[in-house]
Amino acid sequence: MTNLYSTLAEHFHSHLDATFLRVPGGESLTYRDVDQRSARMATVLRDLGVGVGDRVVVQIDKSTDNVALYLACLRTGAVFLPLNTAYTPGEVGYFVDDAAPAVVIARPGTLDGLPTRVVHLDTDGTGSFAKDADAADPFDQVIERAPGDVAAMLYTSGTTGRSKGAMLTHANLTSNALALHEIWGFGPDDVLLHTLPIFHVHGLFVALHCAMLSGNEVIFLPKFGPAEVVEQLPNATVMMGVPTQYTRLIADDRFTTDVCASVRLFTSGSAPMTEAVHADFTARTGLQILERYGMTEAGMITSNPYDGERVPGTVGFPLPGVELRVSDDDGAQLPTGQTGVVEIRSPGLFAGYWQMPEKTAAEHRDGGWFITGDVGSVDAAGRLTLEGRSSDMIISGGYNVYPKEIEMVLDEVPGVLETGVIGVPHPDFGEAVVAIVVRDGSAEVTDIQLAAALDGVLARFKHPKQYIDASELPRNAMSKVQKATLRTEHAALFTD
Ligand code: MCA
Repeated sequence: MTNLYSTLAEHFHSHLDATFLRVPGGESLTYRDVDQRSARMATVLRDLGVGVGDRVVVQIDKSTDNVALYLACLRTGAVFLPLNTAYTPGEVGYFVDDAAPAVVIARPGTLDGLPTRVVHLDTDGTGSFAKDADAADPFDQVIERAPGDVAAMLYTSGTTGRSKGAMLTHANLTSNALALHEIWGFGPDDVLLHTLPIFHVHGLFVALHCAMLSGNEVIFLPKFGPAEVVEQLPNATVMMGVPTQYTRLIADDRFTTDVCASVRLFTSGSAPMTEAVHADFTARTGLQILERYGMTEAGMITSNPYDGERVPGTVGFPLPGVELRVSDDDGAQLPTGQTGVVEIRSPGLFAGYWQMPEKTAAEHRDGGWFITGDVGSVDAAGRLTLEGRSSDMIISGGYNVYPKEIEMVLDEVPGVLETGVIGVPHPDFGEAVVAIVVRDGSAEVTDIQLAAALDGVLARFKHPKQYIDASELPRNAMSKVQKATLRTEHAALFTD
């Protein structure tokens, strides 16, 4: 039973008539409904020629069909490759070129210019893929997969700005799902309030797998909004979110202790939560958020305890099966309490970057240790505290943003000599993208023109929230731009 679908189905099959996905004010589907929809979609995928191991690129809005499509890919042994709906056609073009998918499934009218086969699926059940699924016979098998076979591929970027496809296997996803389900105490009576996008690890794997493993109802919000969350929380027992969502909830007067009365667990991840937000949340609700830590390449890595002390500012203990150490830049393990790079070995650790063996090797040390790029320390009890990142990556509202990608576009604007893109503290997004711009005087260039250069090229969440003029960028003796200096200089931009 190594296909992840089989593990999920083994658990939810005793709840087939229970509600699975309930969209407030919209459809309500049982596990049987979604399972059957996925079986019909599996037939359509096979009719389209999608074979075992083929990539299926998916850029569609959050919907019940999106979940069914994910399960359909698992059933057929295809590799599910979801993309952020904010990505521009140009960004999607890169992924399609790199991943060479058998098919791209997109919202009608969005990606038709791509030089590949694009079929349509919309949230309201329209589009050729949806129609074909309506008419298809169910595919009644589950393709056997080996533990190391790839189930999903998720792109992450890096310092060079070139995105890499992280290959996640059936065993990776299964082990992570079972571990989280266990340590967070999921049971048959749980109801999950689902507020996250489902093109990333957090909303797709962490949230949905936990719920599916005990046949739970999922209140499936198409989009996060404080009003919708406040309205639905009294029906929920668990909510998973990113810090920005909790900050926005705290800012809403309707978010009270009473609203949270039925909730046994709030988790937070994808970005660090400040101790101030932890404290504000507790002051408002009397409850404590459980903060955990993960990354695309490894799924969840550590978690504060469900039972036991949750310490704000720390991300807790390694998950069952995860080994974690802190090393210096050469990979030598550091003593307890010292700060260094976090390295892990884990059953959740990916099978490598798609067609990039040298990049995969560069991020591992002997013995299979993966270099996370996060900097932190472990205390005597084994708790991990994260203190930063060894790369200049920005985490804005739970989305990773890579400065290089933005700099490459801005540097091409006539009148720009060079730019340095950094993340600075932001009360809503945790970190906000800011561009420091050095002009060369050859042409007049306004902030509006800079923003226009990014329009339609990069997803809007990557666009700088502010442009700042500078006469030069600080450099070290090796001529490398000192991003840390820029971050310090502009640290109070949004928080003063
Ligand atoms: C939206 N905008 C943003 C962001 N999100 N700007 C910066 N950072 C963001 N994260 C901008 C849009 O471009 C738009 O700008 C404006 O805000 C409104 O867009 P809208 O879609 O309405 O945004 P929103 O609903 O306010 O979204 C905020 C959000 C969202 C709910 C916090 O960003 C979100 O869902 N974040 C969660 C991401 C997530 O699930 N990450 C998990 C990664 P304009 O008006 O200029 O067009 S998985 C992971 O990290 C690991 C493995 C882990 O451990 O979980």
